[in-house]
Amino acid sequence: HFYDHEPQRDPRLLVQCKQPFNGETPHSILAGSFTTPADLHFIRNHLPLPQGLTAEEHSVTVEGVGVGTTRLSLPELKSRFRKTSFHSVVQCAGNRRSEMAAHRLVEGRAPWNAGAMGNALWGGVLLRDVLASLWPQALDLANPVSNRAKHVIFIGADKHGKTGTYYEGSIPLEKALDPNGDVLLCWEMNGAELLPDHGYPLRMIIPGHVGARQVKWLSRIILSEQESQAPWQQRDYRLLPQSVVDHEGAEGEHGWASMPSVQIMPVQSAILTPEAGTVYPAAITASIRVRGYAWSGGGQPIARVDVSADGGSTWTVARFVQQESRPSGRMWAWTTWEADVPVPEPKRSEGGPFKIVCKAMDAACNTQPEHVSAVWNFRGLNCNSWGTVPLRLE
Ligand code: MTE
Ligand code: MO
Repeated sequence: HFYDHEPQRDPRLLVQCKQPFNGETPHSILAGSFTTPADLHFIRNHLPLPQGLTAEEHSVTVEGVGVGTTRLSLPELKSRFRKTSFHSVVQCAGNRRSEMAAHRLVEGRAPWNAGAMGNALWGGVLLRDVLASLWPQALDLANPVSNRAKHVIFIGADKHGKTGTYYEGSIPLEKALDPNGDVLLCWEMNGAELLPDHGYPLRMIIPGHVGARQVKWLSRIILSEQESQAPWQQRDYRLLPQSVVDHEGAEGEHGWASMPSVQIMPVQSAILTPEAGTVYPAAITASIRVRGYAWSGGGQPIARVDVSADGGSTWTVARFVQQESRPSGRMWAWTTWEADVPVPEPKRSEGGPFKIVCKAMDAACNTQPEHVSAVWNFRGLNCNSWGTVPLRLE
């Protein structure tokens, strides 16, 4: 009965889990536009959708060391602070987990393909502006009062039916206070009010960081000496080393407790079209048109995307379909790209299965590892090996 009040969802979303709802955007839809439509953006809920929240009545408390507790209503946030909007990617750490799971057993349940990622236009006010108005000395990280707080914890209004625990996550205070951090208290998606599944009436957007910290249905902000103690911060969204292959290992010396929580995401790219399993005539001489996305965490722009139809012996440089012109370090949107890739002669005569692969490089020259084995981890997080689509010649 905790799930009696879930909203209608677009039937095109590929359902990974019904309760809580997890739905993925089909690759072909992601390939169609730079801005992911709100009703088709992937949804990742951990708990039942909270009930009875409205934009008129909603408020959020800001509390913690050195600031006491202040309640700000959403109408106040809208009227007192300067509104800003920008495109930013939300990517679940489980994006492309299916490829990790195919390599070796992982614990994360949802076998996402590359559609647990979207690029939307988010509107709201900067957390930095709100903190500065409540707490001017907060902007000075060397200040003895403000430097006690090291993290900002965000708590949602969605709670576990049985235990009553609310969803939460935290980020380092430096990110929240960084003038180039663009951490947003957000009420608008693609120019319209947020949809219930994406956090109506208010959510966090933490550009360049993992989806898990971008708390939806935001109700509390806590400045804290410690990061969030919730399981989503202490266990689920941490990168385990490759030596950990089971639950026992996850509890051991090099398990959850000793590993950092995921924040800034690595460089990523994936192929969206053609679809997996597409069959081409063996005599094909025309190039294959390939489309995909590329993105990197921490605001790094994408510098290049390379595509290969022969496992990486020969490469074609992709053209960017759309890339925003933004300063380095603040490139929060993805870059969409396409390439016309020839199928090399030896491959054509062989026939049968073949793959097209892609890899992106960001402005800091970070690039993606070839094999998923290089990044496999027991929770199945941050899969960013070469994007791959299996195809056939017949
Ligand atoms: N916020 C709350 N309150 N509850 C949640 O379950 N899931 C997080 C994050 N914020 C979650 C949340 C995770 S893991 C992801 S990937 C993103 O929301 C997904 O945002 P979206 O559903 O708008 O795509
Ligand atoms: Mo996620």
